[in-house]
Amino acid sequence: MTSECPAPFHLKIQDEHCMTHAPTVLITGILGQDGSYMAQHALERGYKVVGGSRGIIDAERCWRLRHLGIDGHVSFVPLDLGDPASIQAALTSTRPDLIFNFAAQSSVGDSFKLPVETANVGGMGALHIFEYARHADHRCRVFQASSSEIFGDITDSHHSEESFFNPKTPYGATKLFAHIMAEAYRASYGTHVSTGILFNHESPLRGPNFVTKKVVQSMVAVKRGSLEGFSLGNLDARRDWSHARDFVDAMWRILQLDHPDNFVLASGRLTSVRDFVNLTADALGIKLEWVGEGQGERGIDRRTGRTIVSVNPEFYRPYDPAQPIADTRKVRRLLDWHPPHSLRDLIQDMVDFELAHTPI
Ligand code: NDP
Ligand code: GDR
Repeated sequence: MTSECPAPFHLKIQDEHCMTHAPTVLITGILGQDGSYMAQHALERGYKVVGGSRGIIDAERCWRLRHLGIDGHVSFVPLDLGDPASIQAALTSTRPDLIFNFAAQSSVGDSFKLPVETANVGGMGALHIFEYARHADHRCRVFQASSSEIFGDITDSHHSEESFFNPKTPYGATKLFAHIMAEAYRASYGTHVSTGILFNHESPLRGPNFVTKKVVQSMVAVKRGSLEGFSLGNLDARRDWSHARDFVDAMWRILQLDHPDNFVLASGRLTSVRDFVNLTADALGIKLEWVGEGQGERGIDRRTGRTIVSVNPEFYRPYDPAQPIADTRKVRRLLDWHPPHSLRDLIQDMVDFELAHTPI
């Protein structure tokens, strides 16, 4: 770990006190997937990392930071993004140079059950952060985690930063509110707020309520013999899945830019949930065959004839829009971003982690 000031960004924004203390990055949602990887990324670049988190910070909740070997290297500030007073207190006490705003009720499925919390935390919480950056008496850059869910009902075949936004889920509508507010603060006050319109990104540190982690965890348990099978919802849903580590690298680069902007981050390729299951089975040496249709569709182990995957309509969503194909030309051109991980790399990384951490 180094505490020196790596050029060029630090020298530009911190020149007057660069020699005496490291610049500070505040990460909201630090205990989540992206927050943990970003903490590691920032520490490796000599930043002091402060994590905003609600509730008691205990060892169990720090499992991602511990896995990355950085749990002793970050400090915490109480921060509930649903509580304006807590946001104000956290920001004024931290005086961050950079803010990565990752905190959110981030499950699209749960946003149908928790629309008010989703909007309050992801929408109003983000707005309070932009307000702080607007009025701060020091230079402060903000990265806002927008989402491909803001595209919603799609009209074009490829979607870029300039496309029409038409979200239909409470989560998507919330993220669009924050996204448009970020643009408004840039245009009206010159606030340094950038957004990443993030398509799905996964990793071994993904939460278990998301489909990729659920599939990998379940398939590993099936392989180990501790689980007979499991069920999923919409197998035809297609997503653009990337590795979260590649996204964190791009998000960091976005905040290095002198001019704040919006960037679509994605791989540009869509894969169905069914094919994600197939690729996971391949990685584990399981020969899977699909039989039946609709709610009766099943994934069968060709060797034993046992059903491994079935469909449970309980996991269907009231509304599950098709994800568009991402147009990533802007981020590749302006940030020279060429994410190294393929989908197979991602799945292998997730499988290896589960094999190492699932009891035999
Ligand atoms: P996670 O769900 O892993 O992490 C979100 C974090 O937000 C959790 O640590 C959670 O903490 C915290 N949080 C929730 N509510 C509050 C609150 N009221 N106050 C403070 N913290 C809170 O999400 P990811 O890391 O995957 O995603 C990061 C961001 O990027 C999110 O905003 C997400 O919506 C967005 N995004 C993610 C994509 C992806 O594919 N991963 C794609 C597009 C956008 P707690 O443990 O307390 O619940
Ligand atoms: P998503 O991710 O909704 O795209 O949101 P999720 O993994 O929850 O769902 C992806 C697709 O898989 C289908 N699906 C299932 N999903 C879950 N969770 N569980 C299942 O059993 C299941 N079966 C099928 C879903 O219907 C869906 O179509 C993620 C989050 O990280 C958001 O925060 C982010 O904004 C978007 O990605 C881009």
